[in-house]
Amino acid sequence: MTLADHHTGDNAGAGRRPRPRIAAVIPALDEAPSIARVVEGLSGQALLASGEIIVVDNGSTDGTGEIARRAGARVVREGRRGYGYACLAGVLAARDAEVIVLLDGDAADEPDDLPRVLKPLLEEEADLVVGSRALGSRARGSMTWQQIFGNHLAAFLMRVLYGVRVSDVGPFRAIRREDLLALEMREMTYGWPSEMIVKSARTGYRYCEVPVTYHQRIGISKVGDTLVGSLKVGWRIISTVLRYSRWTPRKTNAAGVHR
Ligand SMILES: Nc1nc2c(ncn2[C@@H]2O[C@H](COP(=O)(O)OP(=O)(O)OP(=O)(O)O)[C@@H](O)[C@H]2O)c(=O)[nH]1
Ligand SMILES: [Mg+2]
Repeated sequence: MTLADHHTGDNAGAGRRPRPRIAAVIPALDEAPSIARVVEGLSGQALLASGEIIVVDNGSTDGTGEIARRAGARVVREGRRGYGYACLAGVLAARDAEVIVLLDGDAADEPDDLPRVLKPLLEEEADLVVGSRALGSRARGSMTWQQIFGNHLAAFLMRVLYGVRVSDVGPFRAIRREDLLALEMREMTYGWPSEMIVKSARTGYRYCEVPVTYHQRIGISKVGDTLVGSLKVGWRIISTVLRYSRWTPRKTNAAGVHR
């Protein structure tokens, strides 16, 4: 059963459309201090009552996977290290889901923002929804100045090169699984979030931002606070934005077939 709740009258979308099955996908590398909080915060969300929470353990050595499983998540393992690899493994594992929600395992994203992130998608007003910390709020110290600068630059280039109104390249997002797979994602590390936005723009997906709250992460940063580490990540993001400016979707199914 892939469509649920249509006899409970519990529809989130406009009209009487049945609610699609939703999977929350959480990439996690050594997030033992925070992962249970994230899973538990999502478990209480009505929109996920008939969906699932998938934590992708990206080779953690601190027991993240076991903690996530005990908190109620389905745990998928991905041996290849990288944010994009972890996200993709979760998306592929979510075979029964029509809609994917991505968020991080470090408790920086607010699970209570889930309905807000899903709303434009469920109401069929957008094809990709990204939670914007610029439109919402960001806890002091939750991002380094390098992260803030890199993010602004990436958003600026997206506006200029792709004509998409991006204020923030945030991790909390929602997209139909079929639409995401049609993007044929290639960036398997930090380029993944940017690739998703720019390829969506090139495909003609409707883009929407919603305000979200961003907390100080729990646990130790994987990116690191070093300038060299941040520059590497920043360059990966910026080069991704530049790389796909002439990309075209291989199949024409993505933007048109189911609408
Ligand atoms: N950095 C990194 N994160 C990964 C990887 N695999 C999974 N993740 C998870 O991806 C999410 C995002 O990584 P973060 O380290 O929070 O990246 P960030 O939010 O840009 O930076 P900080 O929160 O400031 O460290 C977290 O849930 C990580 O645990 C990986 O190979 N590298
Ligand atoms: Mg983080």
